[in-house]
Amino acid sequence: IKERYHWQTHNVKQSGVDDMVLLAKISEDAIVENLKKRFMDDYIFTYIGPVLISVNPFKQLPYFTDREIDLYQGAAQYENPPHIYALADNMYRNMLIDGENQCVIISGESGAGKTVAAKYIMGYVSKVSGGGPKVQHVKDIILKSNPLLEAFGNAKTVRNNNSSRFGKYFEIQFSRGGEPDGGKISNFLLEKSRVVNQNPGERSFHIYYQLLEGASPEQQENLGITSPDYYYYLNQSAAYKVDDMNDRQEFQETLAAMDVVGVSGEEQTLVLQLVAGILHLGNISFRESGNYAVVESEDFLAFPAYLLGIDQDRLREKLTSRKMDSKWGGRSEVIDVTLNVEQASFTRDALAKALYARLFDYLVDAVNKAMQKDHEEYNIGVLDIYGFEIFQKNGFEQFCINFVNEKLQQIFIELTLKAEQEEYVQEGIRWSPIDYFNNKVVCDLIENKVNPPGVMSILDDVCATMHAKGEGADQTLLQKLQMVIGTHPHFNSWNKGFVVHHYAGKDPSAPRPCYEMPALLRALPPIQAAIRAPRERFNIEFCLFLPPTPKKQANNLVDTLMKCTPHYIRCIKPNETKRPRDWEESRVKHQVEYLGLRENIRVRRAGYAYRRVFQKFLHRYAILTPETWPAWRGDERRGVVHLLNSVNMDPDQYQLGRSKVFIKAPESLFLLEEMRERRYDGYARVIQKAWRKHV
Ligand code: AOV
Ligand code: MG
Repeated sequence: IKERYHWQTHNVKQSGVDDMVLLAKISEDAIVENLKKRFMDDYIFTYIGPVLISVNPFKQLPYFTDREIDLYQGAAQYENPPHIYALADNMYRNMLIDGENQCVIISGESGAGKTVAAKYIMGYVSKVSGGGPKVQHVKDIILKSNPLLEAFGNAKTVRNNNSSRFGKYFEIQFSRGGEPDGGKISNFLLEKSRVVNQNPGERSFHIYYQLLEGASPEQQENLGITSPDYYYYLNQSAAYKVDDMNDRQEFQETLAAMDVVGVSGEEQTLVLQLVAGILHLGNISFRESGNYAVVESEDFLAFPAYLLGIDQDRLREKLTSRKMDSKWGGRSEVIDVTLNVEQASFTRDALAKALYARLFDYLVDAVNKAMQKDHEEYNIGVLDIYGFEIFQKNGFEQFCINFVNEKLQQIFIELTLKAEQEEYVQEGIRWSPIDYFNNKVVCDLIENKVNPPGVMSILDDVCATMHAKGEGADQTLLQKLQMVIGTHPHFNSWNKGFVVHHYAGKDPSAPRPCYEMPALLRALPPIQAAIRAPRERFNIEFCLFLPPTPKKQANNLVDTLMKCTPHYIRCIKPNETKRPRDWEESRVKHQVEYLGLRENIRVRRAGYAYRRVFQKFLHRYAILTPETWPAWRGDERRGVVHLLNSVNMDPDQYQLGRSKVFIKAPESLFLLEEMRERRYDGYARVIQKAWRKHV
């Protein structure tokens, strides 16, 4: 028997409303006010129906212990205050009871708490599920994959000291009995540019500083480790230390995590060699000789070549020249073209980025291999990508990130606001429609193939001809954008770049990302040169070939998510100072607005809190009447009517659609749940009594 949760235990007052569907007045101010009250009382979770809102407290709160895990396990949503464990438990139960895959989409801006939320969910699922030694091993891998991938994929940014610079969809796979016995990670959009360059006050990926701080004397010697300011790839931003982060200690954790996921000692040495090799690659510089680039100092060439296992002459040649297709007199041949200093530096950086991205993929693969199982049964997917971002200068990477966020908002709209209303229509439920901003128009602006083609298509087009045309690609691109979508209401351009009015910037006062042309184009790999390259091992050009496939990735992701029962966590960042108890009203209000929380509440409130197809409803509450137990024979709709009549449900409280029953207030459902539980308890007692007699 579960005890009810006593807030007094933690000196937490209960303030505001738990579920904002119950707000007296639905306005953005009222929502902000409610969240603030709770935040100031150290309560960070609030519901809008099944959607969980989470406000980053920037401090450790006491309600994430085993005690809470125990409390939320198997409990109905209304029994305890809102909590991420309730959502996690709900996913887990749904999966087992309904036999459906579940996913949770965690959204919010940089530093809002998405990654922390994802970890709480993984932690919860791993705690409440059983399993023998093999399952225990899989659980270890699931939990240890976090520090490993964070070492290589997270970095300090101005907005978040531990910012995820890649997107991750983590599927925890379960046996029919609910034991996590496998898993799969899909990663996307690693911010490769960070390897070679960071904005002021930001760092490269954590692993670099971990290695520099934590390397043993022997490793220092072998890998040429010295202080971080020595390396061009680290000293441009001049940020080396992060408050409250112990790089030396985390290095040991990273190594331990590699052990757990089965990366052998030998492989670990190679991984670190590659990490160091990339650092030393960055210190190769070029000078102009005649009209082309030569390596400034051969000494700086030898060491990275050695670490990366590339022949020194070959590395020199690859950095200072490139293969080009030449058509002459009707014949086509491949010739070597020498590069100027700028192009050579670009090639060096492209190589560094590609090597790092490969290394990251290798680690993800290693984790995946360690958790692989041969057949899929059930799974729970956790989506944690990096949030919407706007910098002073925004390049291709920001464009992709913001596009994926745009798509996620679109799913949210599709599945909550739009689907909810469409379902009422489809089921023939009486209902008055509610207005909301549908960001499909922004998604189309970016990804449309034709009529008119979107930014991505235009980019693809211009890139395909970029090398033939050489310089001036940015102006070509701008002109084409201007010509094709110049009049689109969510698009503006000026002589150096363009602006997309993303959903998160719907408010006229909100900042909008300006994408700058050179930054945008520089991020794209030299596509043609790479495709021709022969695919021999250790081929540098092949490494360079990492085509921009964000559109495809985003759409695959959407397809995967659409096949699951979705759950949502909307994270809110209360301030920019990263300090506890600091509440910046206008920032919160802005997020409340663009996350569409007000529309969310209105749709939820005007509608029905609960819906189930007749058959599933009958199945769940069968125990409430003798006629439905153990199974109702006959027309399912009549069965539902019979059941609801027998428990005296107020007819105002529900409607029957064509295939589903809709119940208005959560309270009515709670009542059904309670009756159901009492019946089961009653049965359990009878059986126990009989059993005791028998013994
Ligand atoms: P993000 O994932 O949403 O940003 P994080 O989950 O990394 O943000 O959270 C940022 C920081 O806020 C964490 O490192 C913690 O210090 C703190 N924090 C977040 N949630 C909690 C919580 N529930 N309790 C205590 N502290 C918390 V980004 O990955 O930047 O988009 O790219
Ligand atoms: Mg994150």
